[in-house]
Amino acid sequence: MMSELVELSNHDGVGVITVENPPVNALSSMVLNLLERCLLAGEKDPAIQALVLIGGGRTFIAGADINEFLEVLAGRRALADLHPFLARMEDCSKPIVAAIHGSALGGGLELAMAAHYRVATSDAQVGQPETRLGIIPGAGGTQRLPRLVGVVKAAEMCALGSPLKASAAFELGILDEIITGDLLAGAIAFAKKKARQGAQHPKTRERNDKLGSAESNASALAALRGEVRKSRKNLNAPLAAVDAVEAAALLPFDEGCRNERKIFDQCLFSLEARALIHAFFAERAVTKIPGLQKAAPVASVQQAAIVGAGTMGAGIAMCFANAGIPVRLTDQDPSALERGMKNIRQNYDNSVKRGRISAEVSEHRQGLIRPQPDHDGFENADIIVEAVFENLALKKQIFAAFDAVAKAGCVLASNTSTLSIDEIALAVSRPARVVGLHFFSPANVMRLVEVVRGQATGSDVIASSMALAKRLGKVGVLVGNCFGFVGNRMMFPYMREAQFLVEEGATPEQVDAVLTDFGMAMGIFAVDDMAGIDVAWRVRQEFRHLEQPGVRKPLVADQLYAMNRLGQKTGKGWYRYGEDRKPVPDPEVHSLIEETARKAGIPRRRISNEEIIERTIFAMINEGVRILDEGYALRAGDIDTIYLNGYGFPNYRGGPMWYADTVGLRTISTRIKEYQRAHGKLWEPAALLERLIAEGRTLSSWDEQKQ
Ligand code: 3H9
Repeated sequence: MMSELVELSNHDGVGVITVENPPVNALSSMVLNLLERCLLAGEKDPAIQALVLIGGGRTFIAGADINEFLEVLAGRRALADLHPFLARMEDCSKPIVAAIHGSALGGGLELAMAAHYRVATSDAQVGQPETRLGIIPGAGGTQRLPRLVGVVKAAEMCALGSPLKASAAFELGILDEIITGDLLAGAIAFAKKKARQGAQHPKTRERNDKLGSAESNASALAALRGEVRKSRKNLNAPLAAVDAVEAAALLPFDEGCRNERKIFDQCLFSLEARALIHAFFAERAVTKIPGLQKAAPVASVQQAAIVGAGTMGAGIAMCFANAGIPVRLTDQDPSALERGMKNIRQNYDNSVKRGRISAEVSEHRQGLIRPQPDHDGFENADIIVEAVFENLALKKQIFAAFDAVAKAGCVLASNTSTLSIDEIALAVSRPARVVGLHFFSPANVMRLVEVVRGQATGSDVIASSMALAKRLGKVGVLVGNCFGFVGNRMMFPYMREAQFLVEEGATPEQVDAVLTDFGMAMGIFAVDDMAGIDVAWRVRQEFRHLEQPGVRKPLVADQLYAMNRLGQKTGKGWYRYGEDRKPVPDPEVHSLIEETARKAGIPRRRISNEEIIERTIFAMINEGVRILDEGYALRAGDIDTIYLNGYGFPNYRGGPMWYADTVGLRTISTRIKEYQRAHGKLWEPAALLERLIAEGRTLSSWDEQKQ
């Protein structure tokens, strides 16, 4: 039986059902219909004794088709109910074997759990990642998984969403066999064996032996809820998933499924799910760059080199090594190089201690990083990254040196966070090879890389940089070459307003607490202390010439710098720090702020939490909209991806642009205009904001128009 998406074929008495819905075999309604038809046909066919369900292409089934959720949310379709189909599968008189390679995620795993048996390749992964989309498993996952692995483990898997490797899934009883060699052949042999054995084939829904009781699960579930509240702060779906799984031990299977469906529906229609689904697609859309052909061949990086062994350079070196790319690391200061290598060693040692990697892997990766005093071997590098501190003259000097040594096809990248790529490119004879690769600290951890396109940057260099970001396990987002690029440019007004607020009467700890309650990973003053007050000071020195007379500027940070309160590194900044590096409010800073405000004639008043959010987040949004209008970001979703992956913006708010749409552009504009009346020029509303409001549109619709 043939169709484009699902095919049933007879392999020596075993009916093989292949799902072929690229790229990830998502379970669309169409796929489900066809699957059902193939199953019925296979069950009826006397020439077939058993069935194997397998994915074509690179994976098994990565879940329900998330696009269809968007249609459900838009009211264009009803949500499919998979339960009857999955129950029919379980009731099939012939054994069904799910043969898994790549990923069996979400609905993919739920489908596999309704098969009688599951086999997989050793590199496959399985999981219920739905909470990452703000929903819970909706096709029996919260009821079948606990029947295979127990309530507590299932609750953990459904709440946290992390996939399991095949070996762990086998240990836990999700998989019945790991197939070495050809998966299909192994699965067919397995299916034949089961058909020969006859007897009853196990129905997951009828297995109750691992469920335990409400009492036996209670304390572990309470601990899990505690962990979830901390690690998934302000999120609803992970806790809802625990509730749904817990019910498996309390309710009969069908009732548990009805309960699951009720919770699923509540989650799907939440702001959280809409924001997280937006974030999912926005992250994937960043790779779609007009003018860059997807199929254009991109030379793969075999060797890399880095200049500058400070925190950034050392972190970037680790990124290359973690991806298996040999990297040379140099620094003009031998002691800096030594410190950089020590940091790298410590980082890897910590990873081994925490059990993240084995000692062998750590050794291997460290072996890929070669410290050296000079540019020896740089002529073989496919990419050279400059990662010295923010000083234009120094960077130009380094690029001139790259120009002399690099081979023709080499990408010349700067890790600058604020300086002009065009200016830097003036230092070389081949500006088309120059690009910005703005990593975020700590570079080996943070997922974001802003790929900065200069005026002369070649399309192939952009394509290579985007491909490299992916290979390093990062999210590369293309941005234009403006001051601060996208992320930092939006940080400036955010930081500026935070400082104004303390001058006007708030405290750093009040501002930070309001921002973390809003969901930011860290408060802005704690971030400044972590990054270093001197780092921001240095950037200000580079751009003093841009300051406009008569325009208000923050007054305290420069004084902290002068007092050598450089943040965490000196134990004092906006806060004081003890051994544990936790920020402690400092009366000395309060006095400094009050004294500064007094001298500048800034009246102090009680600042409301609401004002803190509006002044900081709305200022950031206003700048983001301006960036969009000026074309320095391709889409509002790109800005969101930057903020979710590099700036600790809460994912359940979808990013600053998505959040702006949920607040309402008109509301934001009204408040911005009020602040403009109170604070002047710095609060001019972005022109695009006003245009969108006039046209009754949103920032999302701005993106849709560009698709
Ligand atoms: C669910 O199952 C609910 C159930 O409980 C049932 C309820 C009733 N749908 O990530 P990539 C697209 S919820 C639609 O770059 P990778 C993606 O947009 C679902 N599209 O590949 C992209 O498209 P494009 C639970 C999907 O190799 C392309 O595939 N499952 C889906 O780096 C490639 O994606 C999940 O949450 C989908 N489900 O990683 C798993 N998945 O090329 C979500 C992917 O046009 N997916 N696409 O930009 C993933 O985690 C990764 O895609 C995966 C592959 C690990 C599978």
